[in-house]
Amino acid sequence: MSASQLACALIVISGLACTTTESTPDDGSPAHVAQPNLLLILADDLGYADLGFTGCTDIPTPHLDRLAAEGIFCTDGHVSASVCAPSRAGLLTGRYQQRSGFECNLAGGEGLLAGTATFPQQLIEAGYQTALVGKWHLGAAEHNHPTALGFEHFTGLLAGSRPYFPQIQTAPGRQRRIERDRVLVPEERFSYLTDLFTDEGVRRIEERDPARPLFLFMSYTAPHGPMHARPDLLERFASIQNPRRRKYAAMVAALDAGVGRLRAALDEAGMGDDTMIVFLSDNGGATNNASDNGTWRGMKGSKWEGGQRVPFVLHWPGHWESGTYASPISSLDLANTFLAAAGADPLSSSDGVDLVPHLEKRVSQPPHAKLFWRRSVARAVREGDWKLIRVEEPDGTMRAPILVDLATDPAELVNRASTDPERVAHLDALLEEWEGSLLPPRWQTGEVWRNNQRKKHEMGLIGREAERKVP
Ligand SMILES: [Ca+2]
Repeated sequence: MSASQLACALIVISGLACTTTESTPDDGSPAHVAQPNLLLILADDLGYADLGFTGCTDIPTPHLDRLAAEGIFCTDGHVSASVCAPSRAGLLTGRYQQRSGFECNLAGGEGLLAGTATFPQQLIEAGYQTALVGKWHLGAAEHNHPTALGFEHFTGLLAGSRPYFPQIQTAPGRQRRIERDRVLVPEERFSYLTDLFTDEGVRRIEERDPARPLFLFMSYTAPHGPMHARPDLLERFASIQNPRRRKYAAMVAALDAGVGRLRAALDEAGMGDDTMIVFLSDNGGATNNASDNGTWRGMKGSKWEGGQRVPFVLHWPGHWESGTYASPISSLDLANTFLAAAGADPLSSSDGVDLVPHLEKRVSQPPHAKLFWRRSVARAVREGDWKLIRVEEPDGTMRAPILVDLATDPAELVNRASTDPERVAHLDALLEEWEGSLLPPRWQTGEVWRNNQRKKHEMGLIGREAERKVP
Protein backbone atom coordinates (compact mmCIF):
# COMPACT_ATOMS: atom_id res chain seq x y z
CA MET A 1 0.00 0.00 0.00
CA SER A 2 1.43 3.38 -0.96
CA ALA A 3 1.63 6.24 1.51
CA SER A 4 -1.29 8.05 -0.05
CA GLN A 5 -3.39 4.89 -0.15
CA LEU A 6 -2.57 4.33 3.50
CA ALA A 7 -3.59 7.88 4.30
CA CYS A 8 -6.76 7.30 2.35
CA ALA A 9 -7.51 4.10 4.24
CA LEU A 10 -6.95 5.84 7.55
CA ILE A 11 -9.31 8.61 6.56
CA VAL A 12 -11.96 6.06 5.65
CA ILE A 13 -11.44 4.19 8.92
CA SER A 14 -11.74 7.45 10.83
CA GLY A 15 -15.16 7.94 9.28
CA LEU A 16 -14.31 10.87 7.05
CA ALA A 17 -14.83 10.84 3.33
CA CYS A 18 -11.89 10.09 1.14
CA THR A 19 -12.29 11.67 -2.23
CA THR A 20 -8.97 10.97 -3.84
CA THR A 21 -7.66 7.77 -5.27
CA GLU A 22 -4.55 6.99 -7.18
CA SER A 23 -4.33 5.43 -10.60
CA THR A 24 -1.48 3.27 -11.78
CA PRO A 25 -0.46 3.26 -15.42
CA ASP A 26 0.03 0.02 -17.34
CA ASP A 27 3.80 0.12 -16.84
CA GLY A 28 3.29 -0.16 -13.08
CA SER A 29 4.74 3.22 -12.19
CA PRO A 30 2.65 5.29 -9.81
CA ALA A 31 0.74 8.04 -11.58
CA HIS A 32 0.25 10.19 -8.49
CA VAL A 33 -2.97 11.45 -9.96
CA ALA A 34 -5.49 12.46 -7.35
CA GLN A 35 -8.79 11.79 -9.04
CA PRO A 36 -11.23 14.58 -8.33
CA ASN A 37 -14.93 14.06 -8.00
CA LEU A 38 -16.78 15.45 -11.00
CA LEU A 39 -20.13 17.21 -10.91
CA LEU A 40 -21.73 18.22 -14.20
CA ILE A 41 -24.85 20.37 -13.90
CA LEU A 42 -26.84 20.92 -17.08
CA ALA A 43 -29.74 23.35 -17.33
CA ASP A 44 -32.30 22.98 -20.10
CA ASP A 45 -33.33 25.86 -22.39
CA LEU A 46 -31.94 28.41 -19.94
CA GLY A 47 -31.68 31.95 -21.32
CA TYR A 48 -28.16 33.32 -21.53
CA ALA A 49 -28.99 36.44 -19.56
CA ASP A 50 -31.14 34.81 -16.89
CA LEU A 51 -28.48 34.47 -14.21
CA GLY A 52 -27.05 37.13 -11.94
CA PHE A 53 -23.55 36.71 -13.36
CA THR A 54 -24.81 37.14 -16.91
CA GLY A 55 -26.73 40.31 -16.10
CA CYS A 56 -30.14 39.19 -14.90
CA THR A 57 -31.90 41.65 -12.59
CA ASP A 58 -35.27 40.01 -11.89
CA ILE A 59 -34.22 36.45 -10.91
CA PRO A 60 -31.68 36.14 -8.08
CA THR A 61 -29.37 33.16 -8.63
CA PRO A 62 -26.98 33.39 -5.66
CA HIS A 63 -25.69 29.83 -5.86
CA LEU A 64 -24.85 29.90 -9.56
CA ASP A 65 -23.39 33.38 -9.13
CA ARG A 66 -21.13 32.06 -6.38
CA LEU A 67 -20.04 29.16 -8.58
CA ALA A 68 -19.17 31.61 -11.38
CA ALA A 69 -17.36 33.95 -8.99
CA GLU A 70 -15.27 31.13 -7.55
CA GLY A 71 -14.74 29.38 -10.87
CA ILE A 72 -14.10 30.41 -14.46
CA PHE A 73 -16.90 31.98 -16.45
CA CYS A 74 -16.20 31.13 -20.10
CA THR A 75 -17.75 34.01 -21.97
CA ASP A 76 -17.48 32.41 -25.42
CA GLY A 77 -18.79 28.96 -24.45
CA HIS A 78 -20.86 26.94 -26.92
CA VAL A 79 -22.85 23.78 -27.24
CA SER A 80 -22.66 21.62 -30.36
CA ALA A 81 -26.39 21.96 -31.13
CA SER A 82 -29.08 24.49 -30.30
CA VAL A 83 -31.69 21.87 -29.37
CA CYS A 84 -31.76 19.32 -26.57
CA ALA A 85 -30.97 15.82 -27.82
CA PRO A 86 -28.12 16.43 -30.30
CA SER A 87 -26.51 18.84 -27.84
CA ARG A 88 -26.50 16.12 -25.20
CA ALA A 89 -25.19 13.55 -27.67
CA GLY A 90 -22.23 15.82 -28.44
CA LEU A 91 -21.58 16.49 -24.77
CA LEU A 92 -21.48 12.84 -23.70
CA THR A 93 -19.40 11.62 -26.64
CA GLY A 94 -17.12 14.64 -27.04
CA ARG A 95 -17.72 14.23 -30.74
CA TYR A 96 -19.70 16.11 -33.32
CA GLN A 97 -22.93 14.17 -33.01
CA GLN A 98 -23.54 14.36 -36.77
CA ARG A 99 -20.57 12.02 -37.28
CA SER A 100 -22.91 9.23 -36.17
CA GLY A 101 -26.02 10.68 -37.78
CA PHE A 102 -27.41 12.10 -34.51
CA GLU A 103 -28.16 15.41 -36.14
CA CYS A 104 -31.80 16.20 -35.44
CA ASN A 105 -33.79 16.41 -32.26
CA LEU A 106 -35.23 13.21 -30.92
CA ALA A 107 -38.94 12.57 -30.97
CA GLY A 108 -39.14 8.82 -31.45
CA GLY A 109 -37.30 5.71 -30.44
CA GLU A 110 -33.94 6.24 -32.08
CA GLY A 111 -30.95 7.79 -30.40
CA LEU A 112 -27.35 6.89 -29.62
CA LEU A 113 -26.10 3.77 -31.36
CA ALA A 114 -25.29 0.62 -29.40
CA GLY A 115 -21.76 0.70 -28.06
CA THR A 116 -21.29 4.45 -28.53
CA ALA A 117 -18.13 5.59 -26.72
CA THR A 118 -19.02 8.01 -23.91
CA PHE A 119 -16.79 9.67 -21.38
CA PRO A 120 -18.71 8.30 -18.36
CA GLN A 121 -17.93 4.78 -19.62
CA GLN A 122 -14.28 5.78 -19.77
CA LEU A 123 -14.53 7.15 -16.23
CA ILE A 124 -15.84 3.81 -14.97
CA GLU A 125 -12.79 2.15 -16.48
CA ALA A 126 -10.64 4.70 -14.64
CA GLY A 127 -12.20 3.71 -11.33
CA TYR A 128 -15.11 6.12 -11.04
CA GLN A 129 -18.63 5.49 -9.88
CA THR A 130 -21.05 7.23 -12.22
CA ALA A 131 -24.62 8.43 -11.84
CA LEU A 132 -27.08 10.34 -13.98
CA VAL A 133 -29.96 12.17 -12.37
CA GLY A 134 -32.62 13.79 -14.54
CA LYS A 135 -33.25 13.95 -18.26
CA TRP A 136 -31.68 11.51 -20.71
CA HIS A 137 -33.29 12.17 -24.14
CA LEU A 138 -30.76 10.06 -26.03
CA GLY A 139 -32.90 7.01 -26.73
CA ALA A 140 -35.28 4.71 -24.91
CA ALA A 141 -34.16 1.28 -26.11
CA GLU A 142 -32.11 -1.17 -24.07
CA HIS A 143 -28.99 -0.46 -26.11
CA ASN A 144 -29.12 3.26 -25.42
CA HIS A 145 -30.49 3.31 -21.90
CA PRO A 146 -28.20 5.37 -19.64
CA THR A 147 -27.05 2.22 -17.86
CA ALA A 148 -25.86 0.80 -21.19
CA LEU A 149 -23.78 3.89 -21.99
CA GLY A 150 -21.73 4.72 -18.94
CA PHE A 151 -24.00 5.33 -15.95
CA GLU A 152 -24.03 2.81 -13.12
CA HIS A 153 -27.03 4.59 -11.65
CA PHE A 154 -29.87 6.40 -13.34
CA THR A 155 -32.72 8.24 -11.69
CA GLY A 156 -34.84 10.24 -14.07
CA LEU A 157 -36.80 10.20 -17.29
CA LEU A 158 -35.83 8.87 -20.70
CA ALA A 159 -37.84 11.54 -22.57
CA GLY A 160 -36.96 15.19 -23.14
CA SER A 161 -39.55 16.68 -20.80
CA ARG A 162 -42.48 15.91 -18.56
CA PRO A 163 -44.78 17.68 -16.09
CA TYR A 164 -43.02 18.98 -12.98
CA PHE A 165 -45.84 17.94 -10.68
CA PRO A 166 -46.75 14.31 -9.97
CA GLN A 167 -49.22 12.80 -12.43
CA ILE A 168 -51.48 10.93 -10.07
CA GLN A 169 -54.67 10.70 -12.14
CA THR A 170 -53.09 9.59 -15.41
CA ALA A 171 -49.80 7.77 -15.03
CA PRO A 172 -47.12 9.07 -17.40
CA GLY A 173 -45.96 6.88 -20.28
CA ARG A 174 -42.82 4.78 -20.10
CA GLN A 175 -40.44 7.51 -21.25
CA ARG A 176 -41.89 10.18 -18.99
CA ARG A 177 -42.20 8.26 -15.78
CA ILE A 178 -39.39 8.46 -13.23
CA GLU A 179 -37.26 5.39 -12.85
CA ARG A 180 -34.58 4.81 -10.23
CA ASP A 181 -32.14 2.05 -11.00
CA ARG A 182 -34.76 0.46 -13.26
CA VAL A 183 -37.52 0.60 -10.66
CA LEU A 184 -40.52 2.88 -11.15
CA VAL A 185 -40.71 5.78 -8.71
CA PRO A 186 -44.41 6.23 -7.84
CA GLU A 187 -45.64 9.72 -8.65
CA GLU A 188 -46.88 10.06 -5.07
CA ARG A 189 -43.29 9.93 -3.84
CA PHE A 190 -42.35 13.42 -4.96
CA SER A 191 -43.86 16.86 -5.06
CA TYR A 192 -41.81 18.80 -7.64
CA LEU A 193 -39.51 17.40 -10.30
CA THR A 194 -36.58 19.79 -9.85
CA ASP A 195 -36.56 19.11 -6.11
CA LEU A 196 -36.76 15.36 -6.69
CA PHE A 197 -33.66 15.56 -8.86
CA THR A 198 -31.81 17.61 -6.26
CA ASP A 199 -32.84 15.15 -3.53
CA GLU A 200 -31.54 12.29 -5.65
CA GLY A 201 -28.26 14.11 -6.38
CA VAL A 202 -27.72 14.76 -2.68
CA ARG A 203 -28.49 11.11 -1.99
CA ARG A 204 -25.93 10.01 -4.56
CA ILE A 205 -23.31 12.16 -2.84
CA GLU A 206 -24.23 10.91 0.64
CA GLU A 207 -24.47 7.25 -0.33
CA ARG A 208 -21.49 7.07 -2.65
CA ASP A 209 -18.79 4.46 -2.25
CA PRO A 210 -16.08 6.48 -0.48
CA ALA A 211 -13.36 4.29 -1.99
CA ARG A 212 -14.07 5.53 -5.52
CA PRO A 213 -14.30 9.05 -6.93
CA LEU A 214 -17.76 10.12 -8.06
CA PHE A 215 -18.99 11.45 -11.40
CA LEU A 216 -22.48 12.86 -10.96
CA PHE A 217 -24.37 14.28 -13.94
CA MET A 218 -27.27 16.45 -12.80
CA SER A 219 -29.38 16.77 -15.92
CA TYR A 220 -32.19 19.06 -14.81
CA THR A 221 -35.19 19.63 -17.08
CA ALA A 222 -35.53 23.17 -15.72
CA PRO A 223 -36.37 25.63 -17.08
CA HIS A 224 -37.61 23.72 -20.18
CA GLY A 225 -41.39 23.68 -20.55
CA PRO A 226 -44.03 22.82 -19.47
CA MET A 227 -44.16 25.95 -17.36
CA HIS A 228 -44.87 24.48 -13.96
CA ALA A 229 -43.72 26.37 -10.89
CA ARG A 230 -43.85 25.75 -7.17
CA PRO A 231 -46.51 28.00 -5.56
CA ASP A 232 -44.19 29.30 -2.84
CA LEU A 233 -41.62 30.31 -5.45
CA LEU A 234 -44.31 31.94 -7.58
CA GLU A 235 -45.17 33.99 -4.53
CA ARG A 236 -41.56 35.10 -4.25
CA PHE A 237 -41.73 36.53 -7.78
CA ALA A 238 -45.10 38.24 -7.43
CA SER A 239 -43.53 41.49 -8.61
CA ILE A 240 -42.90 40.06 -12.10
CA GLN A 241 -45.92 41.12 -14.14
CA ASN A 242 -45.61 38.72 -17.09
CA PRO A 243 -47.15 35.47 -15.77
CA ARG A 244 -44.98 33.26 -17.99
CA ARG A 245 -41.83 35.08 -16.92
CA ARG A 246 -42.94 34.74 -13.31
CA LYS A 247 -43.24 30.96 -13.69
CA TYR A 248 -39.90 30.86 -15.48
CA ALA A 249 -38.27 32.81 -12.63
CA ALA A 250 -39.68 30.35 -10.10
CA MET A 251 -38.35 27.41 -12.15
CA VAL A 252 -34.88 28.96 -12.38
CA ALA A 253 -34.95 29.69 -8.64
CA ALA A 254 -35.62 26.01 -7.91
CA LEU A 255 -32.69 25.06 -10.12
CA ASP A 256 -30.41 27.56 -8.40
CA ALA A 257 -31.48 26.32 -4.97
CA GLY A 258 -30.65 22.80 -6.16
CA VAL A 259 -27.13 23.89 -7.06
CA GLY A 260 -26.78 25.33 -3.57
CA ARG A 261 -27.96 22.11 -1.95
CA LEU A 262 -25.61 19.99 -4.07
CA ARG A 263 -22.64 22.11 -3.11
CA ALA A 264 -23.66 22.00 0.54
CA ALA A 265 -23.84 18.21 0.30
CA LEU A 266 -20.36 18.10 -1.22
CA ASP A 267 -19.03 20.27 1.60
CA GLU A 268 -20.82 18.18 4.19
CA ALA A 269 -19.17 15.07 2.74
CA GLY A 270 -15.76 16.71 2.77
CA MET A 271 -15.65 16.72 -1.02
CA GLY A 272 -16.01 20.43 -1.70
CA ASP A 273 -12.32 21.13 -2.19
CA ASP A 274 -11.82 18.07 -4.34
CA THR A 275 -14.62 18.31 -6.86
CA MET A 276 -14.59 19.81 -10.32
CA ILE A 277 -17.96 21.39 -11.04
CA VAL A 278 -19.12 22.33 -14.52
CA PHE A 279 -22.32 24.20 -15.24
CA LEU A 280 -23.88 25.02 -18.60
CA SER A 281 -27.19 24.99 -20.46
CA ASP A 282 -27.87 22.48 -23.24
CA ASN A 283 -28.91 25.30 -25.60
CA GLY A 284 -30.00 28.92 -25.55
CA GLY A 285 -33.27 30.28 -24.19
CA ALA A 286 -36.33 28.88 -25.94
CA THR A 287 -39.06 30.81 -27.70
CA ASN A 288 -41.77 29.45 -25.39
CA ASN A 289 -40.48 29.74 -21.82
CA ALA A 290 -40.08 33.54 -21.41
CA SER A 291 -36.31 33.20 -21.20
CA ASP A 292 -33.95 35.99 -22.19
CA ASN A 293 -30.76 35.67 -24.21
CA GLY A 294 -29.77 39.25 -23.48
CA THR A 295 -27.86 40.97 -26.23
CA TRP A 296 -27.41 37.84 -28.31
CA ARG A 297 -29.49 37.47 -31.43
CA GLY A 298 -31.62 34.36 -31.80
CA MET A 299 -33.06 31.67 -29.57
CA LYS A 300 -33.08 27.90 -29.20
CA GLY A 301 -32.88 26.18 -32.57
CA SER A 302 -30.88 28.83 -34.40
CA LYS A 303 -27.27 29.31 -35.47
CA TRP A 304 -27.25 32.82 -34.03
CA GLU A 305 -25.32 33.22 -30.80
CA GLY A 306 -28.54 33.09 -28.77
CA GLY A 307 -29.08 29.53 -29.93
CA GLN A 308 -25.78 27.99 -29.02
CA ARG A 309 -23.74 30.36 -26.82
CA VAL A 310 -24.58 29.39 -23.26
CA PRO A 311 -23.64 30.31 -19.70
CA PHE A 312 -20.61 28.07 -19.16
CA VAL A 313 -18.71 27.80 -15.87
CA LEU A 314 -15.88 25.47 -14.88
CA HIS A 315 -14.79 25.33 -11.27
CA TRP A 316 -11.87 23.34 -9.86
CA PRO A 317 -10.63 24.61 -6.52
CA GLY A 318 -6.91 24.46 -5.99
CA HIS A 319 -6.28 24.07 -9.71
CA TRP A 320 -7.75 27.04 -11.52
CA GLU A 321 -7.77 30.66 -10.49
CA SER A 322 -11.17 32.25 -10.62
CA GLY A 323 -11.94 34.73 -13.36
CA THR A 324 -13.14 34.73 -16.93
CA TYR A 325 -11.92 33.00 -20.07
CA ALA A 326 -12.66 34.57 -23.42
CA SER A 327 -11.52 32.05 -26.05
CA PRO A 328 -14.21 29.95 -27.70
CA ILE A 329 -14.80 26.62 -26.02
CA SER A 330 -17.32 23.89 -26.74
CA SER A 331 -19.36 21.38 -24.79
CA LEU A 332 -17.45 18.84 -26.91
CA ASP A 333 -14.42 19.72 -24.77
CA LEU A 334 -15.92 18.48 -21.53
CA ALA A 335 -15.33 14.78 -22.24
CA ASN A 336 -11.57 15.01 -22.57
CA THR A 337 -11.36 17.71 -19.89
CA PHE A 338 -13.03 15.44 -17.34
CA LEU A 339 -10.97 12.46 -18.47
CA ALA A 340 -7.73 14.43 -18.21
CA ALA A 341 -8.61 15.60 -14.71
CA ALA A 342 -9.35 11.98 -13.83
CA GLY A 343 -6.00 10.82 -15.18
CA ALA A 344 -7.87 8.64 -17.66
CA ASP A 345 -7.21 8.04 -21.32
CA PRO A 346 -8.88 10.59 -23.61
CA LEU A 347 -11.60 9.55 -26.01
CA SER A 348 -9.64 9.14 -29.22
CA SER A 349 -12.79 9.74 -31.24
CA SER A 350 -13.38 13.15 -29.67
CA ASP A 351 -13.47 16.44 -31.53
CA GLY A 352 -13.00 18.23 -28.24
CA VAL A 353 -9.95 19.60 -26.50
CA ASP A 354 -8.67 18.96 -23.00
CA LEU A 355 -9.26 22.38 -21.47
CA VAL A 356 -7.14 21.77 -18.35
CA PRO A 357 -3.93 23.36 -19.66
CA HIS A 358 -5.87 26.21 -21.26
CA LEU A 359 -7.69 27.05 -18.06
CA GLU A 360 -4.56 26.66 -15.94
CA LYS A 361 -2.45 29.07 -17.95
CA ARG A 362 -5.00 31.26 -19.74
CA VAL A 363 -2.31 32.46 -22.11
CA SER A 364 -2.05 29.61 -24.57
CA GLN A 365 -3.49 29.46 -28.04
CA PRO A 366 -7.27 29.30 -28.25
CA PRO A 367 -8.41 25.68 -27.87
CA HIS A 368 -10.29 25.81 -31.17
CA ALA A 369 -9.38 27.35 -34.48
CA LYS A 370 -12.80 26.42 -35.85
CA LEU A 371 -16.20 25.30 -34.62
CA PHE A 372 -19.01 23.81 -36.71
CA TRP A 373 -22.74 23.32 -36.42
CA ARG A 374 -25.35 21.62 -38.58
CA ARG A 375 -28.91 20.54 -38.01
CA SER A 376 -31.04 19.68 -41.00
CA VAL A 377 -31.35 22.75 -43.25
CA ALA A 378 -29.07 25.15 -41.35
CA ARG A 379 -25.34 25.01 -40.78
CA ALA A 380 -22.58 27.32 -39.60
CA VAL A 381 -18.84 27.59 -39.18
CA ARG A 382 -16.92 29.84 -36.84
CA GLU A 383 -13.28 30.78 -37.37
CA GLY A 384 -11.83 33.41 -35.09
CA ASP A 385 -14.53 36.06 -34.76
CA TRP A 386 -16.12 35.27 -38.11
CA LYS A 387 -19.18 33.13 -38.57
CA LEU A 388 -20.79 31.94 -41.76
CA ILE A 389 -24.39 30.71 -41.70
CA ARG A 390 -25.79 28.69 -44.58
CA VAL A 391 -29.44 27.77 -45.06
CA GLU A 392 -30.86 25.28 -47.52
CA GLU A 393 -34.10 26.17 -49.29
CA PRO A 394 -36.93 23.65 -49.86
CA ASP A 395 -35.77 23.05 -53.44
CA GLY A 396 -32.31 22.07 -52.24
CA THR A 397 -30.55 25.26 -53.31
CA MET A 398 -28.54 27.29 -50.83
CA ARG A 399 -29.78 30.69 -49.73
CA ALA A 400 -27.41 33.64 -50.03
CA PRO A 401 -24.78 33.31 -47.27
CA ILE A 402 -24.80 35.21 -43.99
CA LEU A 403 -21.38 36.37 -42.79
CA VAL A 404 -21.05 38.10 -39.43
CA ASP A 405 -18.09 39.53 -37.54
CA LEU A 406 -18.65 38.88 -33.84
CA ALA A 407 -15.76 41.19 -32.87
CA THR A 408 -17.40 44.32 -34.23
CA ASP A 409 -21.00 43.13 -34.47
CA PRO A 410 -21.78 40.75 -31.59
CA ALA A 411 -25.51 41.27 -32.16
CA GLU A 412 -25.10 39.85 -35.70
CA LEU A 413 -27.10 42.59 -37.39
CA VAL A 414 -24.86 43.20 -40.40
CA ASN A 415 -24.42 40.65 -43.17
CA ARG A 416 -20.93 41.20 -44.61
CA ALA A 417 -21.09 38.43 -47.18
CA SER A 418 -21.37 40.71 -50.20
CA THR A 419 -18.37 42.81 -49.19
CA ASP A 420 -16.10 39.91 -48.27
CA PRO A 421 -16.63 37.16 -50.87
CA GLU A 422 -13.13 35.73 -50.34
CA ARG A 423 -13.86 35.05 -46.69
CA VAL A 424 -17.20 33.51 -47.62
CA ALA A 425 -15.46 31.18 -50.06
CA HIS A 426 -12.85 30.24 -47.47
CA LEU A 427 -15.45 29.48 -44.78
CA ASP A 428 -17.64 27.65 -47.30
CA ALA A 429 -14.69 25.40 -48.08
CA LEU A 430 -14.11 24.69 -44.37
CA LEU A 431 -17.77 23.85 -43.95
CA GLU A 432 -17.80 21.60 -46.98
CA GLU A 433 -14.74 19.72 -45.77
CA TRP A 434 -16.31 19.20 -42.33
CA GLU A 435 -19.62 18.13 -43.79
CA GLY A 436 -17.76 15.56 -45.84
CA SER A 437 -16.83 13.84 -42.56
CA LEU A 438 -20.44 13.47 -41.41
CA LEU A 439 -23.06 10.80 -41.92
CA PRO A 440 -26.47 11.71 -43.32
CA PRO A 441 -28.96 12.34 -40.49
CA ARG A 442 -30.35 9.03 -39.25
CA TRP A 443 -33.74 10.75 -38.79
CA GLN A 444 -35.15 14.10 -39.84
CA THR A 445 -37.23 16.79 -38.27
CA GLY A 446 -40.65 17.54 -39.71
CA GLU A 447 -41.25 20.01 -42.51
CA VAL A 448 -42.73 22.55 -40.08
CA TRP A 449 -39.49 22.60 -38.08
CA ARG A 450 -37.35 22.78 -41.18
CA ASN A 451 -39.34 25.79 -42.35
CA ASN A 452 -39.05 27.39 -38.93
CA GLN A 453 -35.29 27.02 -39.13
CA ARG A 454 -35.35 28.80 -42.47
CA LYS A 455 -37.42 31.63 -40.97
CA LYS A 456 -35.18 31.90 -37.92
CA HIS A 457 -32.25 32.76 -40.18
CA GLU A 458 -33.88 35.47 -42.23
CA MET A 459 -31.85 38.67 -41.79
CA GLY A 460 -35.08 40.65 -41.47
CA LEU A 461 -36.38 38.70 -38.47
CA ILE A 462 -35.13 41.05 -35.78
CA GLY A 463 -36.04 41.48 -32.14
CA ARG A 464 -36.99 39.10 -29.36
CA GLU A 465 -40.73 39.35 -29.87
CA ALA A 466 -40.40 38.48 -33.56
CA GLU A 467 -38.04 35.61 -32.71
CA ARG A 468 -40.47 34.19 -30.17
CA LYS A 469 -43.08 33.77 -32.91
CA VAL A 470 -40.88 31.24 -34.72
CA PRO A 471 -40.34 28.22 -32.44
CA1 LIG B 1 -32.80 22.09 -24.26
